[in-house]
Parts: sequence; structure tokens; C-alpha cells
Amino acid sequence: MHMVETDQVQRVVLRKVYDSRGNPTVEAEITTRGGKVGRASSPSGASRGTHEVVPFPKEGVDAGIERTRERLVPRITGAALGGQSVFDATLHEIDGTEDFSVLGGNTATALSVAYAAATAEARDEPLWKAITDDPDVLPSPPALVGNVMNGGVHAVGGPAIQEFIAFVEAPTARAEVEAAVAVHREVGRRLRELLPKTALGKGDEGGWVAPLPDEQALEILAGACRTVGEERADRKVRVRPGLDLAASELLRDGHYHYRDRKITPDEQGEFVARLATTYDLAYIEDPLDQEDFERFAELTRRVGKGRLIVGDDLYTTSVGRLQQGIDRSASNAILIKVNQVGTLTDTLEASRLARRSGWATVTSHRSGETPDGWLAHVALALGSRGLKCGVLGGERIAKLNELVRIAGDA
Ligand code: 2PG
Ligand code: MG
Repeated sequence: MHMVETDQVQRVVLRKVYDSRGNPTVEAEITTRGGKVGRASSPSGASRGTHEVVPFPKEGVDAGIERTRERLVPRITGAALGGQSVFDATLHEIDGTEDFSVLGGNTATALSVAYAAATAEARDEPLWKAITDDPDVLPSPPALVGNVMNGGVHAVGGPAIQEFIAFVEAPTARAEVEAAVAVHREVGRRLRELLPKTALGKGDEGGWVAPLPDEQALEILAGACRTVGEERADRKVRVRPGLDLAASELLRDGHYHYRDRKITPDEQGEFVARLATTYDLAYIEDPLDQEDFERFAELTRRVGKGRLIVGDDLYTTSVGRLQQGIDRSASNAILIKVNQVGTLTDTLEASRLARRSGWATVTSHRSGETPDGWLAHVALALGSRGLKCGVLGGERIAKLNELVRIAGDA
């Protein structure tokens, strides 16, 4: 049990800062009467789901910040800390829309997390404890869902599939991070061997970008996962490949478009099912369009055993969308992104519903990120099966370093 909070919000600062793509986003800073500071900034997506809240009002980032300063800050100054759900309800009330189109979902996210961080600081406790339902248990580290090759809208000239992922499980956070980094390196080595004269690049999430068709890229990933897994098998490290197809981005005029062909939705289902079994995929995110609950369910029935079938754009962290998915057994896992719904309270609700239904949650970064580490705390607080945050690049490794820090690995 926590002691009753006596500390209060004294000062709220909102500022426009910049994400890893150089796009503007919002940072919130809450200073308490006791002189503690909670600070958080919000990431931004590129392959955004239709059902997400909007990141900024249509008038822009500055308008969202200005309105929040005027309407919210006077209301929350002097408020007690430790009342996350009341604070988040105030954000909704003042915004007054379903999709945070007045304040902006990114403004709300930065404030919601900064408030939790200020609460944690006031209690002299780690952030995850201020978020979780069960603050007395240190949760076990989630699997790492590390993006090592980029394509789709996160890259130029790469495969059509958005993310080629190393799914890493190990007894410690440190062993997981080291294995994920090793896969990233091994993919780089294999790409240089295959394409010695080609300039290789990196995508928005720090994964390699190479001009390869999707299945050839997957072969490279699967080979790299096998090599790293075999090297570390005696240390109980397991490494398997995974994909985020971000399929809504591939669908145009009723067909899924790849580099050199286009296929029907039925063919897409067949294609992904074949990839799942051929390459022993541990993780498949958004294999189909964000409205196609039916084919999601069919794929889960066919190949869902022993792997995570994850809805991102399908659910957008929304309880209503998730309930539809549960009713139809559309997948067995949900991707969790705080700024798809705008507050930690909404995020926790989605996570609780998933867990009550026996589904896994995977807590995720966005393609545009800041060097904050709070995502690792959210993953732990929710008891997530996975933490998806890329591998390399300052804004990605910041989350992994925070995970190592929290886990207290020597
Ligand atoms: C995704 C994310 C993060 P974005 O599709 O899962 O990897 O991308 O933030 O662009 O939506
Ligand atoms: Mg996704």
C-alpha cells in the first residue's frame, strides 16, 4: 500500500520539442510543491491507424499547446498527485472530443506520463510503480521485439514490409539487449556479403535498409536469428524472427502491393500463413488491413499457436476495437501505444481487458521517437509479453538502457 500523497502540482510547463525525424512534438514538465520534477515527451507515428486519436489539432502543435495552457493548466495547478485516473479524466473533459482533436493526443500523452513521473518522483519510487496495478511485485522483463530491417513507409528503397524483427527472450534484460544487438550486427554482415557494392542505409527505426524483395530480406533475418540463437542457446537465449507487415499501408484498390507484384486479400492471408510456418515466425503484427477482422481471425486459427498474432492498426489500443477483436478471436495479442489513446488510464484499460481475455500485450514505441526511457516502465507496469522499441539509434537504445537500469542487472 502507498502512503497518502501529500505532494501537489505546483507548475506545469509545456514545450514544443522535436522527435527523431525532426518533427515537432510536445514535452510536459510537472514540478511538485515538494520540488520534484516529472518530465515526458510524446512520440509520433508515420503508419498511423485510422482509429487512433489525432496527435495534434489540425491547427498544429502550437495551437494544442496554447489551448492546453489556457484551459487545463489552471485546473490542475494545486491538484494532488497520485490520482492518475482523475487527472486523465480531466484531460478528456477539457478536450471534450472523442479523438483529442482540441488539445492533441500527443499533448495529452506527454501530460499523462509526466503526471505519473511526478507522482513517482514525489514517492521516491520508479515510474513503473506509479503506473502498475501491483506495485509490490517487480515484473519479469518482457521479450524484446527489436526491429533490425526497415521497409515500407519507414524507409526509402527497402522491402514493402515495414519491419523485420528479432523476437528475443532471455533470463535477463541485459542478455536480451545483447542478443538483439548481435542480430542487428549479423544482419548487417550478411547484407554486406550479399550486396558488397551497394550503399546500405538505415530506416526511421534504426534498422538496415537494403534494396531487397520481402522474402529475401526475411531469409536474411531468419538466418541471423538462427546464428545468434545457436551461439547463445546454452545461456537460455531464444531468438526467432518476426514481422510487422503494417498491411493497411500496402492495401490500395483492393490489392496488397509489394515491390514487384500485387495480391488479393485471400492471397495475402495465404502468403503470411506460408511465411509463418516456413520461417518459424514468433511474431506477426498487422498481417492484414485494419478493418479485416475476419481474415485476421482465420490466420490466427491457422497459424496462431506458438506465435503472437498482434493487432496494431486493427485495435489502436482502444477498448472498443479490442472487444470486437476478442469477440471474433481475431488475434491473440494487442500492440499498446499510449499516444494512440492519449492517456495512461485508457492504456491500462485496454491492457486489463487483453489480460482478462488471456491475450498478450506488447508495449510499443512509434517510428518518430524522443530519447525518453518511460516506455520501458510502461511495458513493465502492464506486465507486457513484449517491449517493441527498435534496437539501435539513441532514441531506441534509450529504452533498452532504461530496461537494464530498472531490472538492476549488474
Ligand atoms: C508500428 C509503428 C512502430 P508508426 O507500425 O508498429 O513501429 O510505426 O509509429 O509509424 O505507426
Ligand atoms: Mg505496427
